[in-house]
Amino acid sequence: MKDEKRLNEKLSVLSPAGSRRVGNSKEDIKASFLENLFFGIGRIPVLTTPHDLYTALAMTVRDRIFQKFVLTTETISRQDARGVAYLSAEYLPGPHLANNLLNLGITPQTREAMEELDIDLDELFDIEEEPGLGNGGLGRLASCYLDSLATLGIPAIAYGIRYEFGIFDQMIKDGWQVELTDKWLHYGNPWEVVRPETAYEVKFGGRTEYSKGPDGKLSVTWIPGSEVKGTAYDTPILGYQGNGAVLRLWRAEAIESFDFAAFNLGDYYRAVEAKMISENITKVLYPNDQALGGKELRLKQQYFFVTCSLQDIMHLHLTQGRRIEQLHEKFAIQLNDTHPAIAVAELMRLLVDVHQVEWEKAWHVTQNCFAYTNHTLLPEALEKWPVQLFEKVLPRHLEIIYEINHRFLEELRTRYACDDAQIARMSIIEESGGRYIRMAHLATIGSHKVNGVSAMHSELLKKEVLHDFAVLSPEKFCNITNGITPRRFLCICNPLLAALIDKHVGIDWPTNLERLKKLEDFADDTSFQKEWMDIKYKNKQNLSSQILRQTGIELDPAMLFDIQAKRIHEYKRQHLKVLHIISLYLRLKKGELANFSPCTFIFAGKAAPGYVMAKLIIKLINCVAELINRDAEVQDQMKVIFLPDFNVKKAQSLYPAADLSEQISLAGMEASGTGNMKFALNGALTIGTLDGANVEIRQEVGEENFFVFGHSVEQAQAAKSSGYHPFDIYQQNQLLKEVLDFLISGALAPEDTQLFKPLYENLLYQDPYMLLADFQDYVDCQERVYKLWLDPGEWTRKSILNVARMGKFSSDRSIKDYSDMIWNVKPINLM
Ligand code: B1N
Repeated sequence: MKDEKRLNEKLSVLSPAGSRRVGNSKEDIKASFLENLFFGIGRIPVLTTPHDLYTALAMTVRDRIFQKFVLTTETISRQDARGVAYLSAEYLPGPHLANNLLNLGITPQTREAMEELDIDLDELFDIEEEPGLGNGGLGRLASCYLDSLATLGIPAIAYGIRYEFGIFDQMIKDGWQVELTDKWLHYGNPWEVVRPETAYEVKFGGRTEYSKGPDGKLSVTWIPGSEVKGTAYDTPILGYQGNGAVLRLWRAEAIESFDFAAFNLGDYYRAVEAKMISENITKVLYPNDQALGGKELRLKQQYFFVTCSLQDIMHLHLTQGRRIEQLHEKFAIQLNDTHPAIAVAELMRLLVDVHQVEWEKAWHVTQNCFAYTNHTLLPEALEKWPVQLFEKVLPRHLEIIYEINHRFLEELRTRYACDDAQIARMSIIEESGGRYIRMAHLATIGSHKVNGVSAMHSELLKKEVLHDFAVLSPEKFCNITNGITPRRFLCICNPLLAALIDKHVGIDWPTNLERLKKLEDFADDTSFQKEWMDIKYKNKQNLSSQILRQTGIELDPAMLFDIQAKRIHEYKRQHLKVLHIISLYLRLKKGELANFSPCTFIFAGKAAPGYVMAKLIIKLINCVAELINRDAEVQDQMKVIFLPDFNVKKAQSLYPAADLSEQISLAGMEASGTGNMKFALNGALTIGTLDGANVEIRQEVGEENFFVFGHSVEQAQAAKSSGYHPFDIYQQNQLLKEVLDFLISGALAPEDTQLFKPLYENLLYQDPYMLLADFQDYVDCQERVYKLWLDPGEWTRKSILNVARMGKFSSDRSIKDYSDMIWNVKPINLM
């Protein structure tokens, strides 16, 4: 590679633009599919498996993505554009194939090409294993944002961890959740490219040493106890009809040379053991949604991906010929919750210790690079690391954090005249009963902007968790309400509805979601309503046949489909829904239910493996389902389904089939929710509390088109502080009393009447999520739902209006907000 210029010229002759290899006609696609099948994976026809066909098509699509991708990368580097680095410990991209076909605009001709080969494209879609590299909303949000960054043409790299085992697969056995290991990489991953030369060293443990240089300056050396290497695995993410972004995930590997000492002594096994230990770091995703203890490996994961990402950002910056002190001028770095918050200390270390930048200058760069998104107020989810553990894993970072904290507290004293109580509240170090590092404080102090994820959550953030910070620097705080990509969550998951919308509002709504407003014109049009209802019916048929295949239970698509799909958690109150179902059942049996509409209740969601109460709720749902589905008397009235193994793929068939979306968390607990948006965008009406983004959805779609119930945040807080006594409610409400007593009557679990006692007692004597307080209002609100269901025209009109008014919740809008209010970035000019 002596003459780089000549090499470049030669390579550009091979430039893929215009090559038949990436042509988009049916013939081109067929030809390159067959080429990939034979030359790419070397299969002869008789030995070809369905998975081979999937892989060959994935490779065919990948070629076309790379063509666009190379173009975007070239443009970004030519225009020297300011870009975004998104740091997130979790991503949930969902299946890639259908999404990439849509974004390339080649779904129809690919379908035809496959048909000519007697291959059903939908069957190939079904083969794909999705990357489950996240727990739920937070990871899916990161993927929606990457989709929008790419679609809007904003230079972006999303950094994360390439977990070998993603979120566990859920099976239901005897009504209980059973966890199986995820196997997403089992058959290979055609969407990623490994970049062995993009790798960085990562140190852990050991100690620090101070020495004076010849100039008299003190410098620090970190002598690590162990070292691993992070290697980049890139997945190109194509935007709708255009640009690309990249998902760069780090995998931990052994540094070949590190345990050479052992190897040279003939201790081959010790050398191999070191390799295995290194690779453990990226082995598995922690399945806990919002409650993690002081797990050392989790801290190592966080630091591992953060340092690889920051070293990579600095490398990209420096190879463009820029000075390290200008880093913040070229990169906006977003911290997706506190999981990557160690980045604040790490960037300081890299600037001060490695690049010899002065502390004040380094702090300026750091604060101007970072912005922090908070996703939860739940106290158990606010990350704090025991100082002892932290010191063991990251001794140099502890020193740096002490220095950041020292300077910060000094400023509080001198500049803001804060008293000791306030200083203790704001310190990065928590001193009450053991010493902890509060990661939210580190992230807040090290960032120039902090945002919540819905209007209500952002207000509560300023009022509660970060109150002192918001008082001192109100300008730092802002709200950016979450959004979802309409490409995956309407175009792909609901093609019939998407086609109807195309016909009536034009085809540019996927990138201008406010255009859906035009649907308002058709809300009263009975023939349009009829088409709308037919589509919903077909989507329900489609879901029913999937459920029949998976559970053996037959559903009637004419019934109202009432769905709650999300992580199982007490604050989300799946058990409130269960109490309601039991109340309906008991009343039906007594012949007391007059205006009921036949209903199918569907639940889906995983419980954290160690969350005993959540797992008991799953068992409860399955016991109730068992009882009701077997009771001939109520067969035509109700069905209860627990759909196992909720993931992005399954979600895509649930949203379009829902009539009613359940968003029933205790007000003040759900930071935003995004499932609420996905259901509404697919024409479900929402029954929900005034929590998270529900508040804004209701505002947008109109109060008369949204079923609201339950205590508001203020009411709930007032009720709690004046002494909340669930037992009194239990005694005063006859229906509620019957329902709760039914839980321990033995009717649900004849072999173990005590099974649900923990749930029963928790509700009667503690009820931290105030189910009992909201029960009657919920029951009454559902009656209004059933009444409306009896008027299909009116129901459909509201459904149309819901979809028409969801424009605000496109993740494109969220990303534009981030770009304007936080990142100061603009789309590139693709010429
Ligand atoms: O983030 C979503 C919100 O829509 C949800 O309301 C919120 O609950 C969710 C630790 C979390 N907050 N915190 C987490 C995830 C994994 C983990 O290990 C915490 N997830 C949320 C998107 O803003």
